[in-house]
Amino acid sequence: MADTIFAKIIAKQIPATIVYEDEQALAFRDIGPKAPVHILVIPKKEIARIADATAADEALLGRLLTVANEVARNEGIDKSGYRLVINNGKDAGESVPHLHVHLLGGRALTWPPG
Ligand code: DGP
Repeated sequence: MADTIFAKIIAKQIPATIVYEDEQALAFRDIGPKAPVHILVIPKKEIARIADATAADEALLGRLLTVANEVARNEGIDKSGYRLVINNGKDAGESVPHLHVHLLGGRALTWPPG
């Protein structure tokens, strides 16, 4: 079992503000929010980053996106708009080696990101 902070959140060994959970996915509030709504949607399966996903993960990857949509609706930002981001590797600023989709919204977001 990988020893990431997100594996510990999945195992409920450390606390997080969980907003969605099913057999495959978990969504919880980011500890350092960059927008009024900043939630991380993660697979329970240990995939370090999107580059490590395989064809066998395609359904799971799709599930993460539909979970993100559902959470966005629950957060009331589906009409105002939101952004989904996956940081892969050093240059993208990936800091936790467990795949996570950032859901950001609740304010106008600038583009492109820095
Ligand atoms: P990234 O830079 O894409 O790897 O994003 C990792 C995010 O994880 C970052 O926005 C902060 C968040 N994060 C790191 N540690 C914790 C934690 O212990 N709890 C929660 N809720 N979020 C965390």
